[in-house]
Amino acid sequence: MTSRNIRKNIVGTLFVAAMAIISQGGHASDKNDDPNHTKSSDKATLALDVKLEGGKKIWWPAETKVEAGKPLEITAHNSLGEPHGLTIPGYLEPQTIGAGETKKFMITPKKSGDIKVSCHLHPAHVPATLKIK
Ligand SMILES: [Cu+2]
Repeated sequence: MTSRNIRKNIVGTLFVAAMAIISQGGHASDKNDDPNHTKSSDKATLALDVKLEGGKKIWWPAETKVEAGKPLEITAHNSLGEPHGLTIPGYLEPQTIGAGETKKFMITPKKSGDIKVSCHLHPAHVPATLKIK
């Protein structure tokens, strides 16, 4: 191999390495632009489900601490075999969640205090509590 050929090989190798670095850099900036990444800290989330506890239907979890002024995304799932209601006075009009159905709602708790998350379809259905701080 002549010295000219060796130099060509080195230049070719450097070119490939440079292209690899550029393409990786492009990939990294795509990640930074991911809207889900930046939004995650702007809202709180709550996963609600209907459960049977001691023969009673309850919205679960029974108590959740939430922050006033911070949007709260509620994912309400009904894992039981009949429709259940979801009402949050002052925040959410009565909604019906069918058997096995999942619905998402956004609310923004305003002032501190306790609010009930209840089922308007069954008076005996035990509500959950949002404790706003
Ligand atoms: Cu119910």
